[in-house]
Amino acid sequence: MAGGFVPWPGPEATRYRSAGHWRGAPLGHLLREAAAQHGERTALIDARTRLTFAGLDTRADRTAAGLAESGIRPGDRVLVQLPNRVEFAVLLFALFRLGALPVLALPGHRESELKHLAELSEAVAFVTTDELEGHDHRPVIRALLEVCPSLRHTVVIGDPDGVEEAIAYGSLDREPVRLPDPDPSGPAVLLLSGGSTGLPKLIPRTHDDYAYNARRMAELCRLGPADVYLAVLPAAHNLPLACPGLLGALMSGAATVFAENASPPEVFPLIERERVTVTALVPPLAALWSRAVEWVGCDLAGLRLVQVGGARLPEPTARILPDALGCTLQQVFGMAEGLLCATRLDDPPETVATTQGRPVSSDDEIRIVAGDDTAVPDGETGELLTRGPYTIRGYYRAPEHNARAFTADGFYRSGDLVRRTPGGDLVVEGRVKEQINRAGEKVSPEEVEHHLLAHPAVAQAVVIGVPDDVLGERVCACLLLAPDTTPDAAPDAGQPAGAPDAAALGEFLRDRGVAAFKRPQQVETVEAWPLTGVGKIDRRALTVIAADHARARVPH
Ligand code: OOB
Repeated sequence: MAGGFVPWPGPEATRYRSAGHWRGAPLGHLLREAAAQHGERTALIDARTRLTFAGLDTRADRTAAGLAESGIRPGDRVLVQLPNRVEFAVLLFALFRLGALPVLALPGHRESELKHLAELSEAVAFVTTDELEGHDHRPVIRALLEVCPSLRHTVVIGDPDGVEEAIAYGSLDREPVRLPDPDPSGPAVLLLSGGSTGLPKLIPRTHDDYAYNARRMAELCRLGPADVYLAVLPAAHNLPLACPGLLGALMSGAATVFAENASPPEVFPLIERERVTVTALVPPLAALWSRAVEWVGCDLAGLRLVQVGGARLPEPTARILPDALGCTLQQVFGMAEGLLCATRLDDPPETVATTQGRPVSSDDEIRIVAGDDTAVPDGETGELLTRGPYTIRGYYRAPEHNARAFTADGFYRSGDLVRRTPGGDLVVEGRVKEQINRAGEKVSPEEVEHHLLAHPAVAQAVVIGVPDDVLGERVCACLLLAPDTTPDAAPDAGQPAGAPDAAALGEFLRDRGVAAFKRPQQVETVEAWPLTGVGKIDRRALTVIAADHARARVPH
């Protein structure tokens, strides 16, 4: 790990400690304390299992012992790709206690992303399930192991059939052993960045900073032992993991219910049965749930707080949600790199409907700047720069990128365009980074373009985000076809001369092991690129053209 992690400078670290933000306890201790206080209360619930705090504590110790016995050492990186299940929490705390670093892949990732993450982190192990998102995952595991020989261990939850030398999850269950505590000021977990310039970067979050992140959000959400938190977004994502999410719930003595499916007919009965009080959604789900209460007859009266974040929440949804779901809405504007802004539970409804709230820590520092890094006049829109007690000072093993992504004095360049209201709340107005935000899932245009260029019919590719009523934005591929390709030829897999449509490109990307959420839903072919004044491809003009075309295609 040495060299990969950029620590906070000494004076800041001292300040964050003396303010009580950093408490010098590894994340594994949080569970120890919760087990001591809430032992026999329910901590985790999924479709198959219920575990008490004491049960989770023991399982984490036993699994840590099993991982240690199979040769995983403190400081090792372990690629984890698990659905929302109790095992996710067990493995996470086992790795925290061992001092090994989970690299948290999303369930949607496939060989291409997993290979990148394994190589970048030099992961020694891969922990996953036999089945993921309704598909047999073992072909993906086998393909990954073939291209990543550094993965010495593979743990498969379920049936590892055909995965060579896989360790069965059950065999990790060993007598607990004494393990030295990891350094609380060092990295505990590697989260993924959304990625704008190519492939995702790794975000090292320390025990100290991540515990503060979860604790502060738990305070703001007034989480307590009477609460039941529903993790319905992928638990590997910062919002359901630690804002306050699973970690905040555990430290507050609240139970966490894991759901693998977010569709109202599946999840509403679960909310009713388990008396869920708090959950976190992305905007499209917030809109869907608000409408679905009318046709899914379930009692959601227990729900007191719904957080919505990950992408801009359209104001109409923000206005109807509290009444529709009978709860308080909290807008959360955050990033895996750190900074969290949130509306407060007692904010006026107007603030909650129209802003993304304000920083959650008194030590969060914010600058809103123009292109030359000078502050914009108050109330005007500029790029948000930030530093603070839980915002990283650098990506893992990325010195060149860090030089661009952080200012010389350690502010993270978020790439988001924001303005501050007279009340002090932030409104997200857009972004300067080249990233597509598809329903809260971040897509790097450059990464998708790179894959599309491998298609025989594609000479040049530009990938853009086009406004979409449901998703916020959809992925659109703009293609300049190879000379012998006819744009109007009927798409046919066996006919490289035909222009590929969205379905054909989707299959092509699937075969290259790319996550489904990155596949273009719209394809436009161009004969020449629109250019900006300085001769660069004009992405904004392409977005306008693509949006017009999509509208023209919709039957009136
Ligand atoms: C969250 O984290 P990431 O790392 O997946 O994505 C961060 C980016 C932000 O830089 C911003 O561009 C966008 O997602 N974003 C929002 C937003 N919340 C995130 N844009 C507009 N309005 C919002 N409310 O997405 C994340 C992490 C922790 C808490 C909440 C969200």
